[in-house]
Amino acid sequence: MKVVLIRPPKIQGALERSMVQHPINLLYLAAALRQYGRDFEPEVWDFEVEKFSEKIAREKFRKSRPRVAGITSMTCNLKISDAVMGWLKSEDPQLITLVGGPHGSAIPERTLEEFKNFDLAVVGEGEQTLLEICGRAQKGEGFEGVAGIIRRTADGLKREPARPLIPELDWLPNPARDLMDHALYRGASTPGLDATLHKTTELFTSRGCPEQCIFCASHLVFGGKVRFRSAEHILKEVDECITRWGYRHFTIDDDTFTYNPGRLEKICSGFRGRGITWDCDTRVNAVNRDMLKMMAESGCKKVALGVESGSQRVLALNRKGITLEQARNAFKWAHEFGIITTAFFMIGSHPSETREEVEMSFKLMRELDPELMAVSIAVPYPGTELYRIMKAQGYIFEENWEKYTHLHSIPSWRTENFSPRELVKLQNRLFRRFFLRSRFVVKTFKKALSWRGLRYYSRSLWQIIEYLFIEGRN
Ligand code: B12
Repeated sequence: MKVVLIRPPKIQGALERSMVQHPINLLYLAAALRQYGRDFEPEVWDFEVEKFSEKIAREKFRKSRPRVAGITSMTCNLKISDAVMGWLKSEDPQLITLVGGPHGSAIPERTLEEFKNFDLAVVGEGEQTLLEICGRAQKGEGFEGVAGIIRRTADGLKREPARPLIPELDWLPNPARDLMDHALYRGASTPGLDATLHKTTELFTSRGCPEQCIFCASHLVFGGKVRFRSAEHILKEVDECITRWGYRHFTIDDDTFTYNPGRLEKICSGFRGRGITWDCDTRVNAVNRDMLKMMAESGCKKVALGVESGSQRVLALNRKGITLEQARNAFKWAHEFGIITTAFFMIGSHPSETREEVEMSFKLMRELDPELMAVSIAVPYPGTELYRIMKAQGYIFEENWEKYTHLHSIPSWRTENFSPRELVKLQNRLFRRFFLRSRFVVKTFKKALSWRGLRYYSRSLWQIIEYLFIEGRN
């Protein structure tokens, strides 16, 4: 039985155009269908990299004639995801259509009410639920009692019981990377590392995050507890990536990669033995000097760290769970061992943030002196505490999901002290003040060292200029 798994097109601003990651979530789902299902033939359509139009989607459908089509969607691309499912359903009204991902997991009933082309919303972790849905579809049965879904019935929407999380993540097969056309992924996996120098894929070595940041939507899928894959299981995947496709750099996209020092040590030792390079996201309170040293020695080229604010008051209110001291130390140590750093900052991570506190963020940015920095306008994603606070205070004017991105739109919300336009102005100002400093430009170009490097950094600088001065917001 054919099952199609789709990633919708991405919102592509200047800052993201050169960046693309493999659709690992869909490749996990496909791998589970192959390993644990009977006669399921999954296909992955990735409209982030494939040509995309209604005509193309319809043609692809006619060619493969799936019984089930599932799409992964964040808040900002729900509308286009619904449109895609509408086109496919009009080709075959019997097609079973599913939506999964953080938005559908947060507010599944509302998602099915607003978007009529999804038959089912899958809440949370998807592998086991998809297996059961496909098993039922294969036998021509309905979906009553399938844990982890919301479905349509003659009497309205029905929420089935929650599905327990997979107890042991080593149960997961390697993502089915053989289902993607590797040649289409030409961008960088992460900003700051030249894609042409690093043949890269992404790894997820754990799921879930125990932290309570009020703006984060990650707990909606995997909950507030972290589950780890074993080092052996991860290294088996790394070996497959090296031997089958020649990947030599790995971007680790976990929320909590460095949480378990014992496991980290084993993974680093495995990476060192293979002579590969890697980068990761982590938290300033989850690293120490020894860990960063070990990471650097095992090929870690870059760490991205969420700082969010230069005000300890805001950090307490947004429940980031870090101190400014921890931030200072983490950046100092990373630089000591030659690791490139990205610092993530936010404006409005708590709606009471003041102009003085935004200025404190800028001062901290300069002090931390990361190679890269991103300032986001905090977005009140459904299911987050920030959403609840802002909704209760009447700050959200309109829930136009397409505007729910950190970088591209004029927000359809305000904070206590800033209007939507002021939020954008502040964001642009911080970007400009950070990236267009002569010290930063000189430091970055000194690092370029080669023509290739120079080309890469010049292009990156141009993208920032394009984002700030040319692109515009809607
Ligand atoms: C890697 C990542 C990215 C990658 C792209 C990943 C991708 N899938 O395409 C990059 C870096 C490009 C990216 C970009 C953005 N991201 Co992002 N990203 C993540 C991150 C760190 C991990 C996602 C992931 O792959 N997890 C691992 C896989 C296995 O989990 P999963 O995707 O949730 O999939 C599982 C289930 O959700 C479910 N499932 C998902 N889809 C489907 C489909 C079907 C049919 C079924 C059955 C099941 C199912 O089953 C899967 C396996 O169990 C998450 C944070 C997090 N911890 O989740 C943020 C996160 C998903 N991103 C987020 C956001 C906001 C963005 C941006 C909008 C930021 C921006 N620029 O403004 C952009 C949007 C890009 C776009 N599409 O236009 C938010 C989403 C919130 C929301 N409600 O929309 C998250 C949750 C972080 C946060 N702020 O809280 N992101």
